Amino acid sequence: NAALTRRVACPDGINTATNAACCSLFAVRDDIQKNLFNGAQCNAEAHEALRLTFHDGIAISNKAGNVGGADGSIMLFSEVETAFHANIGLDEVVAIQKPFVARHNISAADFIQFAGAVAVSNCPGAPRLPFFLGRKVATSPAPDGLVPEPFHSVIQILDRFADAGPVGFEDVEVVWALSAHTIAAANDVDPNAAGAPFDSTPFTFDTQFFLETQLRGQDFTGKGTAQGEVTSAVKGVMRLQSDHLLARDSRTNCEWQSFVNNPQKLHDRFIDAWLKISLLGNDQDAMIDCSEVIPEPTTINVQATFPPTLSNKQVEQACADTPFPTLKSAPGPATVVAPVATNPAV
Ligand code: HEB
Ligand code: CA
Repeated sequence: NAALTRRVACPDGINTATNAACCSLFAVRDDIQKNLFNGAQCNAEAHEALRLTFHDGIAISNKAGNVGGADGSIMLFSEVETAFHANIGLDEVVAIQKPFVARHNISAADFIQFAGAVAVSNCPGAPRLPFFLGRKVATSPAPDGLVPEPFHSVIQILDRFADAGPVGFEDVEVVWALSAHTIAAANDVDPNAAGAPFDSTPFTFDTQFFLETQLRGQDFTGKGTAQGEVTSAVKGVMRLQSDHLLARDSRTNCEWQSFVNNPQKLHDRFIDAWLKISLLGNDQDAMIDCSEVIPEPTTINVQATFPPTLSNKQVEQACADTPFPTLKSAPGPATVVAPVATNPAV
């Protein structure tokens, strides 16, 4: 019963919290919303903040004794880890985020996951992600080779996720986690197409990503020579080979399709998958639930639609059990999706 939960007054004189340890997060939140996400936007910096949660968290291996995970190593040992091929581009994100950690009383490990949860809340349609405080802090950099690449095979990717932590991830959980690519773009896969988004709505947390990756590819966005890129159905959108293959592989295709036009499932399963990533290498029971500090995202009510000129005819049906949902097509002529602009220097 929420009404009976004792709340403490925070020293800032404004906020209250269920646990006093959460009080310091309000100032961190307000600072990053203003100065990192340019006024609580779902912008490139917010997208990158989410990507960083994954690249810090996934760097843990059961085979290697479960050292690391969401421990801040990507920031604390950034000279080492941002030089890894899979972490390309994250050197800039880490450099932008470091001063925020320096001016608040928060560890790099907690900051990375907290910033990611706040970032997602800026995207209309997103679920409100939970945040737990109190991660173990890295004492060494993660080894290279633990972050999946877009040119990896499905089996390589599923094996890597299964090996992440003592419990690991099931095949379907990999699909759940990839909901993140609904608010995402690539800057370095093909430098000729910097900012090319993974679906036509990179500022909205919707199911378009799962729909659009199931369509027959037509054109490369950029030069078409990048490792890990395949043709996409919509001009301006970049499709990663890994997303393309996961949408079609018999181990993952039905789960992939099940997200199309199902925002409730998108919310529920992304919360599960992301929380697990954000806690890798840590013991949730020993941490403090500060989810109340994460803003409530704006809700949207949109139907998934085929992009203009496309329809069920372009679906490359992969799931053998269930037909693809019948959906409307957006009206008008084919459009070119604009790149996601990188932030002006903050
Ligand atoms: Fe991700 C992005 C890959 C998973 C989140 N990705 C990205 C990219 C790539 C990737 C390549 C681009 C980069 C540049 O910039 O160029 N991923 C990937 C892979 C995988 C993944 C291979 C496995 C399958 N992701 C993931 C997850 C997550 C993510 C799980 C979370 C959760 N990503 C992300 C984001 C992004 C990306 C958010 C975007 C960023 C920007 O926009 O900038
Ligand atoms: Ca989207």
